[in-house]
Amino acid sequence: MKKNSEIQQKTMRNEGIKVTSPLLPDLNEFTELLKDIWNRKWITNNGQYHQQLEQALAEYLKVPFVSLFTNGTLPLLTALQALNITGEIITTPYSFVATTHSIWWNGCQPVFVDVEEETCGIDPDKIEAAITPRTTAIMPVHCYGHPVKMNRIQEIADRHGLKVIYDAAHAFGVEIDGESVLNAGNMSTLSFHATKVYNTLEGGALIVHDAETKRQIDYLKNFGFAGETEVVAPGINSKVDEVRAAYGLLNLKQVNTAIARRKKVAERYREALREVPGIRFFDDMPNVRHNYSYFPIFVDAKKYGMTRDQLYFRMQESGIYGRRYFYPLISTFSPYRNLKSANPQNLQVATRLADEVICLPMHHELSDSDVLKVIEVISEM
Ligand code: T4K
Repeated sequence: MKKNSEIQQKTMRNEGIKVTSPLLPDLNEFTELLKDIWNRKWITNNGQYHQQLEQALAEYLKVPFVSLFTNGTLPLLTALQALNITGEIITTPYSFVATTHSIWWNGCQPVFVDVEEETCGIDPDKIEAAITPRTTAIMPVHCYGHPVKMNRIQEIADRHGLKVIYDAAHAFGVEIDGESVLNAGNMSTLSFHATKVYNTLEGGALIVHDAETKRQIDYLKNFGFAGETEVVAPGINSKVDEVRAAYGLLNLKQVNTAIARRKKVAERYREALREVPGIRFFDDMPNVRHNYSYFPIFVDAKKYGMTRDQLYFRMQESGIYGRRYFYPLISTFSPYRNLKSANPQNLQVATRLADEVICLPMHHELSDSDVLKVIEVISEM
């Protein structure tokens, strides 16, 4: 087994086949925008490019209002603040740690509910059993960009008077029947990290449904300032600068081409891996516009003849650096493992998925020969 640091060094040198690679704007075009920023000397605090990007993203994503953030974690924290969430929040452990951390940082208690195999998202059938008089909200995750069962979740939330905040970090541009999944619930968050389908270097956004909420959110991400001398809430600093906003505007022009290439990679993987015993993966869901942000496979060791980890490290030996997103489960980490809901008996599907998953390389720069190499290593048993 190679040490993690060795692999990080290799991927930083662009050696081997990486799990992902950032979408980068054309450097000449970016330089022109940088010159403009240098000339105008307005570099942050709701600048011109910042305003343009919020508008352009709202149009692209088909949502009413976008508030830009400096990463995908702070919009989660801010959404909970804006909605005055207290007490217990129902979520899943099959996600990146930021989901649960945002609950903890707001002084709330995460309550883990199992996921369903079909989407890797929260299992609506198991939510009600986890609701107590202290429950105030549900935080589902559209894991890998697969939409969770939003109608079922909303019915439960309405019945119990709960807010719903979607961690939609992976769901950039995902639509069902032409409607953005980001319009569901009270708010949704996005991550524009380098490893995502669409990036602004670091970055993120909060999607809200009305102008008044957008105004409140914009105060909160600017220390709570509602004018030169008035502070209306204990806000935070999550303002996006002009350099990242300009970069984001350029990346938006090419994101559809990147998604189209990802789709081709997904189709090639599916075609080749469908016949490999013990390897499962997701097909496209009916009426969904996917973004192909990740390509998880799940290894059934008995049928495949090798454990997930054996395959994972064999891939590394061949220079293929997939990732085990999301292993280990968040509920196994020390800050959370003593919670009652963290008991693995309560999280049987999530535990199995975390033990079986490998996210294969998936990005716009993968060549046909890269994809073939990945397929060959998984297929040669
Ligand atoms: N909610 C969910 C569901 C999330 O998945 C995330 C983040 C968040 C919330 C929070 O959003 P942010 O606050 O992060 O915006 C990565 C990302 O750091 C993280 O954003 C992401 N989820 C998580 C799933 O994955 P690592 O630790 O796996 O990243 P790293 O540095 O190992 O990079 C993975 C691979 O990507 C590298 O092996 C090669 C490639 N890469 C990476 C970087 C940073 C590049 O080619 N270039 C780069 O600049 O966490």
